[in-house]
Amino acid sequence: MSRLALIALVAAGALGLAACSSDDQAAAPAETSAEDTGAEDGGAEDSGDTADGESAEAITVTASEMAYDGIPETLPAGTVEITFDNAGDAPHDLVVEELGDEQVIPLVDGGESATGTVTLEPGTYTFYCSVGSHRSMGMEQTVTVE
Ligand SMILES: [Cu+2]
Repeated sequence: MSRLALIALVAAGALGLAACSSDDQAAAPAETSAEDTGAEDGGAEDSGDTADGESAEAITVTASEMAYDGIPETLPAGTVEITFDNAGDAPHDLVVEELGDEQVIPLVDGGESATGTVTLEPGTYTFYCSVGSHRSMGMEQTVTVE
């Protein structure tokens, strides 16, 4: 929407320079929409909000003994908001090996929940639980970020 408005604004400017008063019918509607955009003065802000909204991905991960549920095999590049529910009895966490073993979700006791965010560039990542030997017991998943 705002990109369209920006194009209209540029087009109106070009028409104004090129055609001046000779093309009133074409210029009039373009000027109207350009003025509307200018009055709000929020074209750039709208673009920013839209970009943030599109890049934010939200997932809910459920942990139990000894598995994760809800970690997608593929994720879009960008920031991922993670809601982590520990449905098990033991404490679990969520660590991303390729980010220097970053603990995206800190230790969460059984029955508790936590939230965290992680920003991922395209690549292949291993999500795992760093508690005891949980990883080798099944709390590990490969995620492809595109
Ligand atoms: Cu665990």
